[in-house]
Amino acid sequence: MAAADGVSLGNGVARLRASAGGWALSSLIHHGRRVGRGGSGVLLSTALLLPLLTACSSRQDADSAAGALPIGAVIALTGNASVIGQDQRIGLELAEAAFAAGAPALKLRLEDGGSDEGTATNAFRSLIAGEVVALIGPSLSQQAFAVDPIADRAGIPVIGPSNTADGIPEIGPFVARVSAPVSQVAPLSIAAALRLNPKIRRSAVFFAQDDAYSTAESKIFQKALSARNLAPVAVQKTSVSDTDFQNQITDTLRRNPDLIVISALPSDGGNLVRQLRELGFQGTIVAGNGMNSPNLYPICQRFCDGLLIAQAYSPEMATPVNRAFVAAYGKARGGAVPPQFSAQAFAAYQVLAETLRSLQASMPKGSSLTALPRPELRRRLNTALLRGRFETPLGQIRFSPEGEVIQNDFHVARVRMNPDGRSGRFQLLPAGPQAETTPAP
Ligand code: 1QQ
Repeated sequence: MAAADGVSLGNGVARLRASAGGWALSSLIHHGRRVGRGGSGVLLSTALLLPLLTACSSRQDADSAAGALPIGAVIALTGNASVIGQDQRIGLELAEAAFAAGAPALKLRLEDGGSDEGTATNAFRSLIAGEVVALIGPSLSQQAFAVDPIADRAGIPVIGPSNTADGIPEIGPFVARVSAPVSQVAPLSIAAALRLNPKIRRSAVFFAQDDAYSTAESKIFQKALSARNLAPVAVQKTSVSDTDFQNQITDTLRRNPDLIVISALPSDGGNLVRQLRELGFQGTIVAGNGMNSPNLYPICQRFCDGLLIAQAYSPEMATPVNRAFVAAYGKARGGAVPPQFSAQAFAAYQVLAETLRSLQASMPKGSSLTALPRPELRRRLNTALLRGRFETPLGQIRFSPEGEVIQNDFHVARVRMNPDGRSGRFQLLPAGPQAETTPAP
């Protein structure tokens, strides 16, 4: 149910109004249902305030002083995945603002996880020492395989906002993700490439061999290509720290591919695209999830044009929650359209915030969730979130018992660069036949 302006809602959902504290005009969407099995249901509510553009008001500071529950987030603000981390930071800050009202009060604690395992480990350890109730992060699967076991052993729920390699939810019972796996998303871009150009006959593949996501995604790409009688004529292994791909490109172009499929992170991948075009490749380029950010545009510039890329988010989804998110993002970013990593980061915070709100609402009158011992609170949070259903900007999501995201809607975009060669957009392609979508488990 959507609440009309000025209607007050029950279930602990307070209404925020524009105030001198810096809140902009807000509207509220409320949604409630009881889910769960055998009477152990959880009342979920969605309260999305928008656009709340001042991430940290003095009122929030007062909340945190009064014992707000800390939610830790570890994202790549430095290193070769930092362009992704920038998208994630905006999503998290918008989510913190959107869920600032209500009980329990929440506080985002953001730490730079870098783009390597060591920095992410330090960030996880420091937030765990700071008694966070849950963790969002890290940005890369490569890091998640190193740090998620630390949180899992400590009994702290971890939500992966962008970890797409196979095997992430299986790390342990406290690990879940809102980022759909490469096995579900990547094949869609191959199908789209062939729809756009049915004459493609020869493929080649590049992947960053020192990155877990890139390696996992390339396996999926290669399988999808072979299934369509397009087994790669070249498979090139690169590194996320490479900047010069001349040798591999020359070797590949000698074999005359008409489709090149790349699994890499933004800076190596962006440079690779640029060099492929500079060295004369005119065929189709499919890029994987690592290049799913508009921050890629300044790297490959006009050469990004035409890149095909599958996405787990559509800014065009006409749900109230997504409209609200798009409006909040646009207001914060000069009218820009939110990219996938911002939407996923928002959803990661949202599932935690809504589950905590629901748990608070189910507490006996007069008692507070925050009074529970932290290990008990984390255990309850983990159990409840795995049973929840959430109306997020990604569409409705829920989790398998292992913590794998169950999501229905995926998309393929084509990059359209503007004449300035530095800005552009992801233009969504019309949806393909249903048979090309792997059904959710
Ligand atoms: C992963 C990814 C990255 C490209 C996202 C930042 O999908 O590491 O799993």
